[in-house]
Amino acid sequence: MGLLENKNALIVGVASNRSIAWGIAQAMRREGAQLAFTYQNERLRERVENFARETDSEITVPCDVASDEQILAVFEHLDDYWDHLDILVHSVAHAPKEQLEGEYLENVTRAGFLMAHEISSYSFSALADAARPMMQGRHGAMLTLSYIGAVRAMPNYNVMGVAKASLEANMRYMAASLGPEGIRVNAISAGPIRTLAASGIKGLRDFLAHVEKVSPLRRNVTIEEVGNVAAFLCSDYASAVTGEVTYVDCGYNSVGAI
Ligand code: NAD
Ligand code: IMJ
Repeated sequence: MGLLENKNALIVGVASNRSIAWGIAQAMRREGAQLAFTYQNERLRERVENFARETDSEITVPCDVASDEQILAVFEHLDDYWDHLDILVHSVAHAPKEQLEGEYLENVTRAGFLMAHEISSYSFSALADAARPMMQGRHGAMLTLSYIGAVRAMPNYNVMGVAKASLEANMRYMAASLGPEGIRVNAISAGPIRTLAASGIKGLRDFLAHVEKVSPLRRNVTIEEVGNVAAFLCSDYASAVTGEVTYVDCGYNSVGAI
């Protein structure tokens, strides 16, 4: 019997077969969950429909998290298929590309700061609030994806680091709001992975090599490994874990070696 048997999970943030959300979806499916997916825009629709099919799901819904209407519509649509939701996975981030290089203070703009925070942090609470009615009376769980740039000033991550700090605090406040309803809220802080969101990032190759050299496990993490921890955190085995950031980074955050 799988960890997530008889649970319904909504996965937000699949864009390719390298997406962390795809690693999470596959692990959750393997553990017995029924899945539904959102896609950001029409460009991604067919791809996400294929990923859904691969995991025995026929539920795909458009959702640009910048739109309140689309966020509400997701759960109206889900309501037609499911009478409840157990798991919400938020695996979404965006900042204007030009903000993610060079020196932070020189490059940060009001518009870039607002965009990073709206898409990468606020959207988690907006989705959670819309999901809340469908998650009543269950042992619900929500999960988001963070990065070590939330707690250390990392080269080039810049305003995304500030947005991830907001996301982690948002996660804790959400856990406090939803705890009395039996809903847990957690974050995984993943090590660097070559996904679309990491492609074209200056210095990524060197940073992956650095993690391989200094992390206790002497390698980088995979989306499958993030998926396994996600499945655990959203399962009843983690029933007393909420408001927590779990590092899935081969131990990189725990060492000070260079
Ligand atoms: P990815 O590009 O596969 O996923 C990012 C997702 O965000 C995409 O599916 C994209 O469609 C979605 N998105 C962006 N703007 C959106 C919007 N307005 N509305 C709806 N969806 C939108 O890359 P990924 O690396 O899998 O990123 C997933 C999460 O993991 C992000 O929060 C990222 O910050 C985090 N993360 C990534 C790494 C890494 O090294 N790749 C490490 C730690 C954390
Ligand atoms: C992102 C920027 C700078 C350094 C980075 C990253 N390192 C890693 C990432 C070292 C691993 C990837 N990451 C953890 C992210 O959260 C990425 C978020 C992101 C990526 C883009 C690229 C395309 C774009 N906007 C983006 N917004 C957020 O236009």
